[in-house]
Amino acid sequence: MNIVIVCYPTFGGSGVLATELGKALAEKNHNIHFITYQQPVRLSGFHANIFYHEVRVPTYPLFDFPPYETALASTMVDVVKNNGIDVLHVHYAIPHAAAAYMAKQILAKENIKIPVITTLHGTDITLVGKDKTYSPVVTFSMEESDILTAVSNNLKEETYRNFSINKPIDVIHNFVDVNRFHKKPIDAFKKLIAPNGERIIVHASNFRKVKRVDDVIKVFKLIAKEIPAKLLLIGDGPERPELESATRECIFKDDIRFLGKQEQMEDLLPIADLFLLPSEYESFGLAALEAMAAEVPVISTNAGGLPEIIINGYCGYMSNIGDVEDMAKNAIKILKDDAIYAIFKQNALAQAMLFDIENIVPQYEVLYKKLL
Ligand code: GMT
Repeated sequence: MNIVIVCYPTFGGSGVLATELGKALAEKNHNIHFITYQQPVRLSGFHANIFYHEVRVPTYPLFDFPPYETALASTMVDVVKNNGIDVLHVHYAIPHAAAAYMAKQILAKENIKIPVITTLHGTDITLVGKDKTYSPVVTFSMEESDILTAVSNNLKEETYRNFSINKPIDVIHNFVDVNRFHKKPIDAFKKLIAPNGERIIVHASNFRKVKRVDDVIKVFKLIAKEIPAKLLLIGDGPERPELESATRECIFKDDIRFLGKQEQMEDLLPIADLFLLPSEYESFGLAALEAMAAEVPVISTNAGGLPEIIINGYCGYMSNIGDVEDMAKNAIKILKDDAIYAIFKQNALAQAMLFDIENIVPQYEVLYKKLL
């Protein structure tokens, strides 16, 4: 099939998932046309079946806000018309679903029928989309999509709770390529971070308020009082500058490193001993799943869709939002006992395998076929 995938090209989970989906489909001989405003972070190297179309937004002195959505819809029309596209799959409702609706109408005038699938990822519903500035357009474009999917049951419920739509929502959980993340840790790298065999704790996110990165640091401090440990903070975002300067004053300052945005998560995660994700909300928590695929147990909150991927007391622990003492207590429980730790590691991998790329990608293919 010839499939268009529209996504954000950045480090966010929706862009990562959309790019990995496109790559996996290309491996299965589909032709994939990515439409974004920048080369997606996880899209590197050459693949004969992958095409990348950049949305160009010409500026004009009149525009305080260049009309991205118009440029995007026009690019969709062009790509669909010139590449015999069968399906238009947009990831993240805003503004992709609305632009897809516009493209579909334009193409219909030329007797080209193009089905649209919209995949909801989380903040497009729970944070941004429900704001009344956007909600009428988001509601309409969800209704007008031929198929609507959500990355967790929780997100499906949140969508029905926040929007009055009647459309069925198919839940297709996010996935991970376990083979790519399940790697032997690079010892030299591990030694560099933890020269005395300290435990390596990792957090990765876009450093937005919803991630509660301040709780990551609080949990780490409680752990480090009991067990020699190092904290790696991966990613970047609005909360980072303040957290970084606060950390410079703290007694654990030499044990906490801000690594910024990193592309090679498959090299970083295997050196971790524990992954922390104390978010206020996660529709799914793709970062936690990638950690588990690298055999890393997860300490998280029980918010949103996290209980759909983490089993409490099996591959990690979940606590109430903000309960840093409980998170630290659970982390110490796992890290202190080598026998328990080994079991959690194995379980993390087993749990990640349930969400392996091989099991999930066919579910999208079934939907594409249904549309044809
Ligand atoms: O976590 C973010 O803020 C980024 C956001 C995105 O849209 O890229 O992530 C959302 O989508 C991911 C992929 O489906 C999910 O794994 C994340 O849980 C979800 N984030 C939130 O719901 C806050």
